[in-house]
Amino acid sequence: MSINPKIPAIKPQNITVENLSNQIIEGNKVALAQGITRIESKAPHHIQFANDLITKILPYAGKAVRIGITGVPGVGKSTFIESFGTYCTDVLQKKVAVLAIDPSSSVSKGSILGDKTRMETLVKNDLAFVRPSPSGTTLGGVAKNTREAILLCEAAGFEVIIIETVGVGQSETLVKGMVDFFLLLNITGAGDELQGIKRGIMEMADGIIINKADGDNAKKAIFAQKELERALHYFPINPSGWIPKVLTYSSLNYEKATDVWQMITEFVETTQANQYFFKNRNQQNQVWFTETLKEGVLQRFYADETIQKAVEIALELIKNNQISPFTAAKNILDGWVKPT
Ligand SMILES: Nc1nc2c(ncn2[C@@H]2O[C@H](COP(=O)(O)OP(=O)(O)OP(=O)(O)O)[C@@H](O)[C@H]2O)c(=O)[nH]1
Ligand SMILES: [Mg+2]
Repeated sequence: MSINPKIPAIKPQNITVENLSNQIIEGNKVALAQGITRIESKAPHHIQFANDLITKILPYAGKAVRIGITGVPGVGKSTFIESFGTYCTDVLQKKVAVLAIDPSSSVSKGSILGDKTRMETLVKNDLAFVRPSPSGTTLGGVAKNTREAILLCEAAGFEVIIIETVGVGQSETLVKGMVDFFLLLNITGAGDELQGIKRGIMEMADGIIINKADGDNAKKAIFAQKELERALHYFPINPSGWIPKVLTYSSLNYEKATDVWQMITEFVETTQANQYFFKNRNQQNQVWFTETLKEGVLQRFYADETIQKAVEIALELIKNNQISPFTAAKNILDGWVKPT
């Protein structure tokens, strides 16, 4: 593991795929940020640049453990990342990159800037890299940016990649589809600990943390941990062959971070031994390809002016009950000449 060399940034006008990828591979954080900015850019010449950059760095990517963090707003995700991330850098001497995925940013251009203040230590840490959530025009676009950012971070030598889900919506499924280990943060409630956690999300989790296990909550957290462990017995066996673990945590210190790291290490060892780890990444790539293709087809289809005109006419005819919606759709599809 090497400390990032503090080489001055390449001036934007002098950036080439060659010099930027070289600096990223050397672990330069400024170059890494510049690379991520390029993949987030919608300028047509940047799209080609981004594709070439990814192709160039791909052989250097893939070596990190990718961890997704989810949980309701306010459960303590950012604070946990600050605490656990600092443990990884300070105690384990590992390079940690933090990315965020925010489905609402496709609409509101939101970011984790607020979260950045909760990661004050990590932001200043030489071994860490914190990147606010990208925005995009579509959810798929936001996800694409994050996936490519993961690859760039790995090429830059980051060994632990943490992705925080920000906001609510479909982010859990998206993040699950880009990580190795999916961690659900939860807090104790009064009584029924399963209340409020969507079963589907629990089924996706490889680990559950009962967070804010401090002060008055410490005892309740242990109770909740036992209850969740019991509940998990009734869940279907995970295809990874891994039985999800339940831990308690407090971000007031990183006392329990060792347990979290041990859980993740055990998961990686188990799933690499039974090949699930590699199969999962492979399957994620296949899904990713299919999704990208689907989105591309839609984009090209609707970008076609003839189609736009035909859709307009069809909508008008439907409004006046002059054609059935199904016939109208079929007519347009039948008349659609595939773009070359
Ligand atoms: N007592 C205690 N408070 C905590 C702990 N972790 C977080 N908090 C507090 O909980 C509040 C929310 O924490 P965040 O880390 O911002 O939660 P989040 O899940 O990232 O929230 P969103 O990003 O808005 O979804 C803050 O006021 C934290 O100080 C903890 O371990 N113990
Ligand atoms: Mg947060």
